[in-house]
Amino acid sequence: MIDITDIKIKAGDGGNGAVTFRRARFVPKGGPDGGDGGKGGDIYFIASHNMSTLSDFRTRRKYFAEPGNPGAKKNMFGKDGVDLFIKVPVGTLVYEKGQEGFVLVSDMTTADTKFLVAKGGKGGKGNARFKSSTNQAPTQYTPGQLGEKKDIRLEIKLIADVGLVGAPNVGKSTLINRVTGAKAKVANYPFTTLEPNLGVCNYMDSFSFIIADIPGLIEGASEGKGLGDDFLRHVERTRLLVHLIDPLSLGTEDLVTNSITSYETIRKELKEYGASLEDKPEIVLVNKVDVTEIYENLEAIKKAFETKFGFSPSGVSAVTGQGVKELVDLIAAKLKAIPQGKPFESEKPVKIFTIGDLPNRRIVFGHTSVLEKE
Ligand SMILES: Nc1nc2c(ncn2[C@@H]2O[C@H](COP(=O)(O)OP(=O)(O)OP(=O)(O)O)[C@@H](O)[C@H]2O)c(=O)[nH]1
Ligand SMILES: [Mg+2]
Repeated sequence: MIDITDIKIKAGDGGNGAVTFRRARFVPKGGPDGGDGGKGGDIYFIASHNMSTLSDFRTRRKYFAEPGNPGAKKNMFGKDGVDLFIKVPVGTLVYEKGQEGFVLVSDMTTADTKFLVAKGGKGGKGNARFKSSTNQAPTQYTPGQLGEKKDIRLEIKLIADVGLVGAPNVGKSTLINRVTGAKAKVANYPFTTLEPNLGVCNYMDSFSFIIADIPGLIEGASEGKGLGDDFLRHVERTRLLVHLIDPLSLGTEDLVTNSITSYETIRKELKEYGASLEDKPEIVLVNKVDVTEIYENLEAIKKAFETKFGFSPSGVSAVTGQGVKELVDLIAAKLKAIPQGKPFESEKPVKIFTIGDLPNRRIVFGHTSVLEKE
C-alpha cells in the first residue's frame, strides 16, 4: 500500500579532457591533441500508463546515469553517457529535497511526457584547446563536471476513471474485485471498506481504466454520519460514476420502493458533497440479481425507474458475474466518449491506497549501459 517513496539519483559525470601530444615521424614532440570529455547522461522521469504503483521503487532506491567517456588523443571526443529514463505512473508527484525540505518540482499528469530531473555533467576540455602562441605544448585540461545528485520523493496520486458509489454492503468491493486485480475486503456487514481501493481493469491491450471503490454512503454522510463523505474526494476527478443498488438493503418489503429510496438517498449525498458529483455521467445497476427476490422484482424496479427518472438500471451479479461483461463494455464505451478532464489540482495531495498486482512491473528501460553502483 505504498504511495510515497524516496529515491536517490545521480546523473552521469562529464568525462575529463585529455592531455596528449601528436606523434609524427621526425617530430620529437608534436602539437597537443587531447580531445574533450563526453557529457554525462541525464536522468528523466517519464509518465507511463503501464504502472500504477510505486512498489518497484521499494526494491531499487538508487539510480545512476552513465558517465561521459574521457577525451582521447588525436582530438577524439569522449562518448556522451547514455540518458536514463525512469518510468513512473501517470499521476506521480515529484519532489526534490532542498534546504527547506522537499519541494514539488513536477506533476506527471500526462502519459509519455518526460521530465528532466538531473542533468549530466559537461565534459572537460582537452589540452588541444589550451594551445596558444605562447604555449605550444600545454599540459592543462579541465576535468568533467559532476552530474547532478538529488534526493527525490515520489508520491502517487492516481486519477481514477470510474468511481463506485452506493450504500454500504451493496457489493461495491465485490464488483471491483471481479473486474480488476484489486483484493478489496468483502464482508456481509456495512462499512467493510474503510479506505478507498483502486483497481486497474485491463479492458484491451491498449485500453485500461482505473476504478475506485470507496466506503459506503448513508443518509447524512455529508454531515458526518457513517464514515462521512470525505473520501468522496477520491471520486471527484473520476469521469464516470457507477452507482450500485441492493434492493434488499433497506429491508425485505417492497423492493421497488426500497430501490428508489436507496438511489435517491445516495444521489442526495452526492449533491450535498458539493463538487458537482451529481453532474457526472452515471451507470446505475441493480446488484445481486442472483438472489431470487431481487431477480423476481427486477422488471418492476426497472419500470419504476423508467417512470420516475427516465432511465432503467441494468441488473448484474458481482458474485456470479452475470451482466458484468456487458457492464465493462459499457464502461469502456462511455469512457472513450468522455474526454480526460484537466489535470488533477489539489491543495493537499490525495492519498490513495493502491493495489498490488499489476500487469507491468518493469520501470526502467533496458539500457544495458546503465550503471548501478552503491
Ligand atoms: N448474492 C449476492 N451477494 C453479493 C453480491 N455482491 C456482493 N454480495 C455480498 O454482499 C456483501 C457485501 O459485499 P461488499 O462487496 O463487501 O459490499 P460493499 O458495497 O463493498 O460494502 P461496504 O464496503 O461495507 O460499503 C458480501 O457478503 C458479498 O458477498 C451479489 O452479486 N450477489
Ligand atoms: Mg466495500
